[in-house]
Amino acid sequence: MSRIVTVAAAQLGPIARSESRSQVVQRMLALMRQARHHGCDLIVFPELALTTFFPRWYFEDQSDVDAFFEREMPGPETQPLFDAARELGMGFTLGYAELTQNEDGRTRHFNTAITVDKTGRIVGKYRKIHLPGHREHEPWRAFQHLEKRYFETGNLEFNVFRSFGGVLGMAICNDRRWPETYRVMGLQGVEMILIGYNTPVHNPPAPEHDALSNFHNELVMQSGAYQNGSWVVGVAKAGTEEGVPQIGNSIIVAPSGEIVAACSTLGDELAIARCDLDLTASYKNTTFNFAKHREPQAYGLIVERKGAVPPPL
Ligand code: CDT
Repeated sequence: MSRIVTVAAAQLGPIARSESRSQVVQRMLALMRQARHHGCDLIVFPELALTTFFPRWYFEDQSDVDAFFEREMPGPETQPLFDAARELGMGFTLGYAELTQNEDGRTRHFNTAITVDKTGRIVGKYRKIHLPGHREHEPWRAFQHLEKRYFETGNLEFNVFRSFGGVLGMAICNDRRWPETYRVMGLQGVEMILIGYNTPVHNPPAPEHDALSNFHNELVMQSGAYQNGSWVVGVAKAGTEEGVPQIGNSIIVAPSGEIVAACSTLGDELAIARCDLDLTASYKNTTFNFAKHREPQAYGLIVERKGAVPPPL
């Protein structure tokens, strides 16, 4: 039986702070209809897809932060996405800010992604683990990156799930720069990794990286795909959002490491590929046959040590 999943990387252009959830959802529904027209089984939206990328601002009042979070999924504004999935017979992956409440009433904030199948059912959920940026207000920056302040570290690990005829996993933005992200899923047999991102072109602590933003974006996802014999779908929220330019460069990468589809604008755009999940086998069974070739007894430091410790002089 064929295991071809036709996937759309649904890049979104900028979302203004003044734009409502419902307006954004209308943009997403238009992309969903377009993707279905092209025969897609799954459409992947970016990180924090329902609002502007709010960690760029320092808010003193927590209620200003909480305004960007979803308290239920689906909620009244997002229900149309779930209805469309069912009507079109097409799944979707969506990144959003998630606010939950513990039994003791304490609120928790996560940077979350879900995958919904063709029947409109949530089949996968992931909470971002590698939170970049800083915790305190740093006025010297042209803009803030306060993910460490507004979110807590995800508590669902790098889980994978069976859907769309294969084994799928998710990661969010900065996670894509870390080889551990892909390998932990690779060790669970992942065949397609879905990744949304918001990446400013300018990195205030390291402006010398700015010109390499797209190169690094491709480098990490192409190596993650190849080294784990998996498809990788990387999707941007792109363009100049509230004065901050963000990269586009949404791509679909084959298990060979080759880019097979890419967006060419910084606006709402689809990049589509027919992804044969069986193409993962020749990588998983040969060069990256983990059971045969990995040497975990030599990798202890990966989990024992957090920071780099060079030998004494
Ligand atoms: N959203 C997100 O994770 N963005 C980061 C920016 C890093 S600079 C603080 C990224 O890795 O693309």
